[in-house]
Amino acid sequence: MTFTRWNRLQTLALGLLIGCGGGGGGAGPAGNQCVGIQNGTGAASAAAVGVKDNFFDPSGVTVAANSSITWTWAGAGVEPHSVTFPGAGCPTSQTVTSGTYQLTFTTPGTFNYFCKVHAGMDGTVTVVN
Ligand SMILES: [Cu+2]
Repeated sequence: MTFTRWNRLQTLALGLLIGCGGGGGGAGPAGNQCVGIQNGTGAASAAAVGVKDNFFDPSGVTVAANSSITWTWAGAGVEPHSVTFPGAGCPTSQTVTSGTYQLTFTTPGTFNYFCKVHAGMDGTVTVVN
């Protein structure tokens, strides 16, 4: 049962990816700001972003489509931060003080993210072909 349900979820996710692909270079359609963002655990990273008190370093990164980005928390003594993409079902890290978080971006566009703890702690990922 569990296997069948998971298979259906995967099929649904694939269908969504195909259905929303080729959207034309801009940001995703309203309400789907995170189309094309997938968990990237274990992938080689094209860009690295530091998660610090209280900013992302750098706040903007540009990568080619199908690249991964790794966020690395500054570590001991820092406040808790998250890497959160807005919208229902969009990826978010845990709110933590250390560790890493990795995502893969498959779709060109501009993707804004923020920290759930600190207003104004914002970042942007630009994905190009
Ligand atoms: Cu923060």
